[in-house]
Amino acid sequence: MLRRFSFFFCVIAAVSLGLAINSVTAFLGAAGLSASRDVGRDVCARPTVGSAVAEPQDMRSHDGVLELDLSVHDEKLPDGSSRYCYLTSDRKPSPNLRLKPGDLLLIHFKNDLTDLAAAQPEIDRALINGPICTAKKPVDACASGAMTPVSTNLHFHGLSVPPVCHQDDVLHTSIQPDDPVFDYRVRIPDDAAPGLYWYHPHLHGFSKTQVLGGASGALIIEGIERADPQLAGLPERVLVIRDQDLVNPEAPPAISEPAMSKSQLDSDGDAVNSGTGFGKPSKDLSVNFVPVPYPDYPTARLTMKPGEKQLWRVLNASAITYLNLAVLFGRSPQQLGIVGIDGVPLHFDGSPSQAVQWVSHIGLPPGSRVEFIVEGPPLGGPALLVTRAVDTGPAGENDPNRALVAITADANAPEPQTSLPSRTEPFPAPTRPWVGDVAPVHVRRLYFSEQQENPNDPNSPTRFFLTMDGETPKPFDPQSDIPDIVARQGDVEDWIIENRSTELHDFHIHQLHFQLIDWNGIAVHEPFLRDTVNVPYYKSRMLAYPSVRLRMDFRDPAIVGTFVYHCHVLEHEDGGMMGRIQVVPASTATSTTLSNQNKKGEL
Ligand SMILES: [Cu+2]
Repeated sequence: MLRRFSFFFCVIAAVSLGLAINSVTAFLGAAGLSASRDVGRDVCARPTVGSAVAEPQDMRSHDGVLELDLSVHDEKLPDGSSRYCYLTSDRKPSPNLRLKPGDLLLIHFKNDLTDLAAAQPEIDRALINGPICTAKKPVDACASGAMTPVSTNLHFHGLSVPPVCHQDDVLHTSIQPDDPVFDYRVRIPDDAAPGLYWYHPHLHGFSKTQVLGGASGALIIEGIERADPQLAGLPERVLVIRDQDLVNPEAPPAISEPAMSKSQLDSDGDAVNSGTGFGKPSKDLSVNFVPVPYPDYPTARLTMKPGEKQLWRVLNASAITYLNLAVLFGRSPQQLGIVGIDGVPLHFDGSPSQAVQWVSHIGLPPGSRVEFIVEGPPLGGPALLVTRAVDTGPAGENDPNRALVAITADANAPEPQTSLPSRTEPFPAPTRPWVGDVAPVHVRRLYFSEQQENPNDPNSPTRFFLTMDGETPKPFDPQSDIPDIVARQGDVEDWIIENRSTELHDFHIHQLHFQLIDWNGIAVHEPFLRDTVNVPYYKSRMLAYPSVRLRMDFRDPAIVGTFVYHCHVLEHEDGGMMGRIQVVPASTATSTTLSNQNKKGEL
């Protein structure tokens, strides 16, 4: 603890000293230090309101390797909000990383965060008193675990890659601004499902700030055209929907809320404070960084050829905002052909479902992805991509109806930068039986819960927990190395996740996907896989806590080690709604201590 505090002090001191030196050297006409070179620049520049939606830059693997420099930056705006951005070596923001199964992703990653707010008060002190920390003992970024506003790391959301340093470890890896370039070397599995994944920081306590500020990007495993012959040759678009602090927080809603109807009252007759579709949202949204701010929601723009079919890959990279997407021609919702969810084609594991599922709207919790076929509007007809209201519960955030993108039909519309190949051979046969056909060896029960710090003060801060049934709720402890769950590689388990709070939560686990078996006690046996799922909120007078039952697949031999599961509403995750799982090798006997520890959580 003491070591970490000292380290934090030195980092802040080093950054502030960098700022101070930069001021002096800039005055003298010399170059600044690395950690401060972005000061005063619009380093995370964004498109203006109403802009056309530009595609993120594609970066593709060649000869089995995608190698790139990537740096993360931050910027403080005059209104006090912060932006974060990933930049390539030629200053392109949040590139699409495109790879094939079996490829190597090699990222030379540099932390260029400056934490301007925290550093500012130190500048004068450093100038007056000289160096605060003249020598810093180097700390191994793989073992640092440091949690400061200028620390960061990368998580490859959805990829089944080992939870180890330089690949996809978020428990110990913490990279500081004065660290040398840190290499991520991620081998995409040969059997990786083709689809949309993403990368974002996952530093406990600071994930929300950095993701809300814009630190996120798409990662695409190529080959989705093999899911269905009708995908061959389709133009494709990557749409990253992010949330951000409200640009106009004081503005009254442009559309006034109609009188509450009976359906907007809960079973106790209390007004539901979210899900009505109206009112001020908790956060603004942006589409590929084009902001669509409250209260008027001036739309971003895109053009399509009339009636043209495209594959849209949509990522909800929001920190806290749930989406419910629809495409409207006039007022009519259009059919959207879902091909894949959370990076996995709907029939990738050989299940007998239809390859494309046609729906009129798509719910996307934070962190989830969907890939769907959409048809361009006819000439002259107004069309919109919208998100409809999501009822996140009385304790949840308000996610109202809002327009996002105006879609215009234009016979001369430029093609998106990428089209799917024409190759349409089907996927190879799965190497393992479908997870839904394997009997689980354990059934564990976990639950989301919340508590006011001061139970007598409803305005006191909320504490967030994700707990094994039978255990006492406590927030995730980043200092601990004790797993909450020990599972064995080679096994399949069922996890029942309950929600004992009055707001929606969004369960996510690293390193693997799961099948949704039951939804609120109703068998659904979805014939596809997810890595995020909503767990409905509790309402008073319910006879049981709402829950989902998930079939968890620990059969991948590469997934051994310790990693995390958590709520992907990042405010909740940062607040402690996270647990630690250790997957031990199949040949290792689970220790008695750990077996006993977990028995309480098993049914
Ligand atoms: Cu949550």
